[in-house]
Amino acid sequence: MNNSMTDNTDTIVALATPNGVGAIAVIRLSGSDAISIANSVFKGKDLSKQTSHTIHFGSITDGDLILDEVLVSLFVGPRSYTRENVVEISCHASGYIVESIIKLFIKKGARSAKPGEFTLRAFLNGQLDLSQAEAVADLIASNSKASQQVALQQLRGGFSTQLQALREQLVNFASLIELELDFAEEDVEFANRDQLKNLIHEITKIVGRLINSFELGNAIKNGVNTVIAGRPNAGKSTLLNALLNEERAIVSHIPGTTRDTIEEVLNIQGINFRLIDTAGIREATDAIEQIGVQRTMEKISQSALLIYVFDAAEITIEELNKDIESLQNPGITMLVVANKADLLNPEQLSALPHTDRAIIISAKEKRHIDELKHKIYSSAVKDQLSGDETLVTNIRHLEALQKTEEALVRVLGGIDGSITSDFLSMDIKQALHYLGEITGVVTTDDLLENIFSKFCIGK
Ligand SMILES: Nc1nc2c(ncn2[C@@H]2O[C@H](COP(=O)(O)OP(=O)(O)OP(=O)(O)O)[C@@H](O)[C@H]2O)c(=O)[nH]1
Ligand SMILES: [Mg+2]
Repeated sequence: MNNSMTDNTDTIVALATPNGVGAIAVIRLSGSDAISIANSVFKGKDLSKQTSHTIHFGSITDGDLILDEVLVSLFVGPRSYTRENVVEISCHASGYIVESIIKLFIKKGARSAKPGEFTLRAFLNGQLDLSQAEAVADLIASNSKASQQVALQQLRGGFSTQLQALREQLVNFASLIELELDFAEEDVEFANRDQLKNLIHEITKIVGRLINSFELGNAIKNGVNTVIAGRPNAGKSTLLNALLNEERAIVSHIPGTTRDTIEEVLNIQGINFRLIDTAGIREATDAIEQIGVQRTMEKISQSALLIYVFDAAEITIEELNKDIESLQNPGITMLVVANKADLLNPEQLSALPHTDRAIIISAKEKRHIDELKHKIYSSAVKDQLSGDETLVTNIRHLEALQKTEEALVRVLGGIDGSITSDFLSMDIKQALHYLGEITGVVTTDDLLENIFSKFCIGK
């Protein structure tokens, strides 16, 4: 089928660098004819006679017309990104030159690459597995040290190796159980049920850990929605400014100063926290303030982390408890922050309600802001970021892991309930199927289309 995602017999071409003016643009060709197509328009050495991993200076010509002076990099398959013949032309980055060269290659038999098609070919030719291919996209999109590290780890195959090993062990059991089916009359057990149970327990534990790592993986990749909320005048905007170390939000002694939400990104040790300063929560005195309070509640419900700020000099214990109780939400981590500590003496400070749980700061005088930052960071990271820990950052992987887990639970239930080998075999196959979906051992055209269409052209 000609337009199938997995049709990879022809030679494709695309600009691999961003569109627009720059010093250099790189045009990439991949496919069995890549070298001969490039050679047919190249004035310089005969490219078909050169060895792999060499660079050649010359010009690209369309008939008598010189389009540009270029450098040509040669990668002879399988020693290339796609494992096909790859030619990369470094030309001057003018839109006109790039377009003319690409048009010329198409005239000579190449076709425009679809989004992600180079990486798709790398996957289809066994250079990368699916989760590694997805890591390429994540790596390109990474905008912080932590997200780059996680994507790089996935690209290097940390995730895949772990899953692959588990999968192989399960495949062994599946085949032993299949064997039992062949000998159904004789009532034999080739697959030791206790060993199988141990293996399933072990896999479930690892799969469970990977599932749990998603919260952090997602935080690293996409940032953490962090809402600063509390009563009017508690010092929320002052705190936002102190955390950012700039005068971002308007601060005043008038309660109800902040009416709309203000968002700014704060990077703490490589993780982006999207800080959202909100309108103080109270019975609104006018319509605009009421909308502001509604928006605050909305933002809280969408957040992963809530920094609840109170004025330590003003609030009563009843008010404090009421606030904390009404803002508590099982899905949201809450940090309780006692502000305006500079207005209290040491006795008053130690008599503060919630002293054991609250972080005591002075936003105005920037006291204990670093301690708060540390708490913000560790509330997101918990104890998971230990270096080469594998983190799941991809929702597709998460879903496949969850389905794997469900199938594994069925397998365990099956062993305990002594169900017949054929049902056991079915559940194991399901688990294998979902594990395989992550690395791409199991794929469909739809799945590939879905993943690679999100890439840019030229990747
Ligand atoms: N002494 C002292 N005053 C503070 C501190 N933090 C904030 N303030 C003062 O408290 C008042 C209110 O501060 P804001 O930051 O505007 O408070 P807010 O919670 O954003 O208030 P709304 O936007 O009205 O809900 C201002 O006069 C600040 O200068 C602090 O740590 N110590
Ligand atoms: Mg404010």
